[in-house]
Amino acid sequence: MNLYLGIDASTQGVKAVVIDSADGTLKAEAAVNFGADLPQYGAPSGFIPCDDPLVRQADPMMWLDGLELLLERLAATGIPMAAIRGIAGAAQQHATVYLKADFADAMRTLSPEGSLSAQLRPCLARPVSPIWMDRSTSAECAELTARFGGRLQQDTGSPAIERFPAAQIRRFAKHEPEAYATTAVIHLASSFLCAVLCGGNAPIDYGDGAGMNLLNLHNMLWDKEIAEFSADALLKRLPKAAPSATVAGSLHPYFAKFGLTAGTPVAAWTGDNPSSLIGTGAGMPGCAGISLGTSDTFFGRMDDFKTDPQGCGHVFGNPAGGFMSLICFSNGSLAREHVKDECGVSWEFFDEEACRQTPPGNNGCLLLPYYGTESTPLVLSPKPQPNFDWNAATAACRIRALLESQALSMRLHTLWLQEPVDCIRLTGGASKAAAFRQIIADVFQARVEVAPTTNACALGAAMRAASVCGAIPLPELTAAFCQTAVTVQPQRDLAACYRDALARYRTLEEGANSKPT
Ligand code: XUL
Repeated sequence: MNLYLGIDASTQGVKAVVIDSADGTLKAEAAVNFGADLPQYGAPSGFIPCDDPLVRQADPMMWLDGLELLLERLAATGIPMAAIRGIAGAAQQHATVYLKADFADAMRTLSPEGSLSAQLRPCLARPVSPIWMDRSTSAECAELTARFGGRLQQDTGSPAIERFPAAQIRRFAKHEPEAYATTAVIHLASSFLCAVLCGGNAPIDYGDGAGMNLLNLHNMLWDKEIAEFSADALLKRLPKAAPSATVAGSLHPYFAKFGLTAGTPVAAWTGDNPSSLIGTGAGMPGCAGISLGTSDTFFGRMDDFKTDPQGCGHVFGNPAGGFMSLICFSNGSLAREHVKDECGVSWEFFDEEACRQTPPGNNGCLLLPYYGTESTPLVLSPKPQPNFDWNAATAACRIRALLESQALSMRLHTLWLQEPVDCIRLTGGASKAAAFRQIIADVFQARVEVAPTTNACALGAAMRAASVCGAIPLPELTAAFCQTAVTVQPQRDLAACYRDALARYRTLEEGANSKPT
């Protein structure tokens, strides 16, 4: 047995996958949902409810309690935890954690008698972490743009983006200068969790680090000028930037209480999207990946560095080397849950029946699905906008309008990539939905392949653990673990129908965004 553990710390919960690289099997899985399992944090969807839709923050101690419960549940599956030979992880991107200088000491003196959260909470210089859904930094984005203009996108892969740490840290330093002054280290969620596992220190990997507006993608170093403009002495507060294929350290003895072996190598953590690129096997030429989670994301390998002229898409580091594209559609699962609840139907109806009762193209009925703020395109005053009489429409028509519109928006905002895609690897909870899979295949006119596990992010982390800590080549792991369970062929006779729908969707979106909201 050659066991490797992968952890996915996402917005709404944490998940784990253990793989055996010796026989190419998935040995165990476990999951924790913040809303259901840690209700004491009052964050049913993974963030602290706030009336201001622009503010989205989470308690990083909830992530630590989630991690502990996850390891407890994993041990309870009976898997030989002590035999795990390497650990890697991935976390929701862009969330920042602000630590005081005593974090290093607290890690050194950590006692297995207490919990991580109880012992590490006093080390927080900021009690909350702004997460990727936060859009409260338009003023700071405008300042970064005024100072750096197009260089920001040319050098960091993205223009100034509200959820990215450069603007988030700038806002914090401006509004809470005393708390900023007590901050010794600023981690991403990914590097923070990695640092906790390996005793206090961990780098930020290129995959997640590229989503900060701070990493210069031409030399893979923190951009001194941008960092220093973002906040005073920021450079000295950032952990080192390192390739994803770095052993960050070895497992802290604290984790022996879950049966793990102290000293087990821990690979640098990355972002959930870079990890899903690995776990779906979508990094092959001609292939792209779509993760249907809290946010829907489209990603693929990027052979030539190019940037999105509209500024919504990003260039991140590909954990396998080189770059990847990433386009994030914030209104993913939460929009689907909203429409399902509003229609008062079951998931069976939503996922299968609604699309049997309605024709492809939905008689022209579309919906701009902005139930919350949106990143692609940027929408700060969210309001769902159907192009038909929503209240008079059937539940089936509303559901098809949402699903087709979500797929059309992904198609529209990935045209700039100009990469011919004949295969899309799907992952995430909603990849189980047969109707949505067919819609995606038809809208993109590409074959859709779905893996046996919906959790490609944790699988990608486990594969990275095997590759970084166990020196097993990634292509070998991809061949063993990224098999396809379901293949959906595009219906070629619907190409024209969805070409027309794409033009209609573009007009609807342009019309809405040119109107003041
Ligand atoms: C990507 C993004 C989201 C989060 C969700 O830019 O903001 O996909 O990573 O976890």
